[in-house]
Amino acid sequence: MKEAAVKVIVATPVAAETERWQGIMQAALPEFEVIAWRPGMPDTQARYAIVWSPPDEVFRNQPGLRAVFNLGAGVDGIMKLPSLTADTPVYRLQDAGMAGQMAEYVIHSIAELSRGFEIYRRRQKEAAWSPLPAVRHAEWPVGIMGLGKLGSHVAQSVAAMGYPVAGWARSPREDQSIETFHGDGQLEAFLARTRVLVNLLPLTAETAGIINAALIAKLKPHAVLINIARGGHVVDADVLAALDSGQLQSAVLDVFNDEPLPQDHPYWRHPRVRITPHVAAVTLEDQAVQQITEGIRLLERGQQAPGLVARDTGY
Ligand code: NDP
Ligand code: OXD
Repeated sequence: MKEAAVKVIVATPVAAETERWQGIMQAALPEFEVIAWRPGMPDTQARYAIVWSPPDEVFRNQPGLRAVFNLGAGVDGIMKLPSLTADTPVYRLQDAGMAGQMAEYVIHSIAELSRGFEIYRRRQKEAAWSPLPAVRHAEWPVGIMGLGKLGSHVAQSVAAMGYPVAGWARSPREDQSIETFHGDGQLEAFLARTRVLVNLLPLTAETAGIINAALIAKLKPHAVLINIARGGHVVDADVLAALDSGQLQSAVLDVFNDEPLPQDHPYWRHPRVRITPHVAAVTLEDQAVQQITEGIRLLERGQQAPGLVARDTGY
């Protein structure tokens, strides 16, 4: 008798997205049975789940899962779910085309603010030929919080443009090309040399709310915040107060505590806040499919898959 195909369940908060990913994954995993999850679905006996921000119910009703694959880099939307058992391995995307997009976003933001490109756009409307003084990279030291798959690539790319770059991570590292700091003990020194603060930390119990009044006060004056990790890293009231006091010159924000950002949120209308709708780096479908299908096939062969999330640190 022919063995039944191993089942894989796909779950996202949006039914149409779930259906779309089910089709993509079924085409890429023809030897498996790929199921689109829907609310109220009983146990499907799925061995693997492929998810993005799934409801807790997925894990509550699918007790036989041997591994969970995340359709993104950040796993905060999964790790917080009470029904995810402690022994279920979670795998995340690593880079998957996102590191290059992040570097582009950060370099664009720094150049726009430091070179005054917005001012030139305003002056164009008045047909005003009016050059600004030359900009020295040394006046714009960049500090990157998080030196993982994304942060380390951003650090190298910004350093290649000639900006002084430092990075801050949890553990020490040998990196000759940028200055590095680690742990709580070196955070203050990292902040004191930083004018452009780029956040690329994972959202964990340790990093939630890290960008607050006390942290912002330790940055160089007229600092710029570029938050491209998670809204939960930021205390919004503190960022708004720092913008109003001038401690922060500008904030470039891609991620928010509430997404979509509510229409009446003060960020929308603040003259020194630049907003993008969680698009600093978008998962590239082909690379996501390749990483996840390879991971599932490795596990099926009894091998290790890359991108395993450490349960003790949550990233
Ligand atoms: P990684 O897990 O590869 O890297 C995380 C980095 O953060 C590591 O360098 C780690 O230190 C450091 N870190 C973690 N906790 C702490 C801490 N408590 N103190 C100091 N440093 C810490 O993550 P990625 O680079 O792949 O992704 C980073 C985040 O980017 C994701 O978690 C996600 O939230 C966000 N993201 C946002 C997107 C967007 O479009 N806006 C798209 C994709 C991701 P160490 O190296 O010592 O372990
Ligand atoms: C991710 C994201 O974590 O898109 O991949 O935010």
